[in-house]
Amino acid sequence: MAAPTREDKFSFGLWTVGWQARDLFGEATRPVLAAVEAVHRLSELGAYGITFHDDDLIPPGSSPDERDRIVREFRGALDETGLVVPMATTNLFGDPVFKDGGFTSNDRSVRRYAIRKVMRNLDLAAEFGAHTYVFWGGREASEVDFGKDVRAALDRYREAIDTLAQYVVDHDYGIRFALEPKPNEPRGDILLPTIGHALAFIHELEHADMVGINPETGHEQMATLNYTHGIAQALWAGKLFHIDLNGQKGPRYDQDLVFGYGDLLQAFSTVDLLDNGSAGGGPGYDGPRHFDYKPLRTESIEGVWESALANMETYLALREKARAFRADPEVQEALAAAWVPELAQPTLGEGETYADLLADRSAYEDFDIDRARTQGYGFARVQRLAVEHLLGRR
Ligand code: 3MF
Ligand code: MG
Ligand code: MG
Ligand code: MG
Repeated sequence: MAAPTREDKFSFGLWTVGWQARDLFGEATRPVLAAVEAVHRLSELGAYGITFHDDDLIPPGSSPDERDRIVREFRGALDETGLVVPMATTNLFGDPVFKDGGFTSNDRSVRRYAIRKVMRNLDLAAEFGAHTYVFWGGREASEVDFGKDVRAALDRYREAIDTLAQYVVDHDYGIRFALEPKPNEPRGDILLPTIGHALAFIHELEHADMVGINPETGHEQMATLNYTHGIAQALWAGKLFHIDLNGQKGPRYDQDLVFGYGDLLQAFSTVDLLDNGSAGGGPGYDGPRHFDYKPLRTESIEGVWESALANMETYLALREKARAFRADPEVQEALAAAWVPELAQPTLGEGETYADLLADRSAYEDFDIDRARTQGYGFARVQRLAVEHLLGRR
């Protein structure tokens, strides 16, 4: 199998390979990974991009001089390797100041501070040429229903995104926003917990055109939802601005496993959708294939690079299989027999009105309803062939 190349557009968060594996119950098991080192190693492995939260790159409390030095060295590593920064984001969850949220904290002064923190990092994102800016609102939430006026919180959320969008427009940064939904962790009940909630929220924004979503595999699966369906709806709405690929074993805590190390069959349909588009010929996704995963806590730095490579290799293997699946004449025949392409045909004929439909006796009065009731759809064969391809039996 071919090794990852720049054209594959694989990117990683600095916080993924740089995760020191501190968890709820235990201390760090790995030392700090320098950003410059991450850039070089990811580049050697074949990635094309690296992304960061403000605080991943510049430790909070750094002096202006330290900040300049870090930025300069990071820039140097990017220039040396050719790695790009396709996306950046803000940490609005780690500092205790955000324990009740950033944009939606009940404390107005916290909300003002949160917006300022984002503006500051938007300047840096633009400086590094990022085109996407992600918002994961992990603390925009509550545990106590009576402690948070959800409608007011959504007003404030909208106000923050509108204000920041205006900031980007006025500075001509050419950046688009991507909201990242997630349910149930780290807070009890988080706002915008799923792709559907986020898409509905975007409709209410002043600059809705420049706001899309950044759905993460495991986050949808934590809500017991189908990730492939979710990103399909985002594509349909023209809102799949970015993606966080990883693995998750069902509705547990956020596991952030390597891509495919969970529901592998769903990972297969995800890659098929991203790379091949819909069966009806709709476009796929041509943005970064961004991995938001956590190298296992048991691993030393060797295991970190092993798992970084595994994300890309799994993606490439699934892409190869998805292509073979689509090219297989038996699969094409099975898809046609299951009328998959027929769904792309409008239900009403061209120029046909509901009056014409009413006049069409074959649609109702003479409809052979027993045939439709008793026919099989052939999905079992499609699924069998998909699994055969996935298992490498074809
Ligand atoms: C949390 C996440 C976040 C977001 C990040 C923005 C720390 O579960 O997935 O990662 O992805 O804040 O991209
Ligand atoms: Mg996750
Ligand atoms: Mg995560
Ligand atoms: Mg994520």
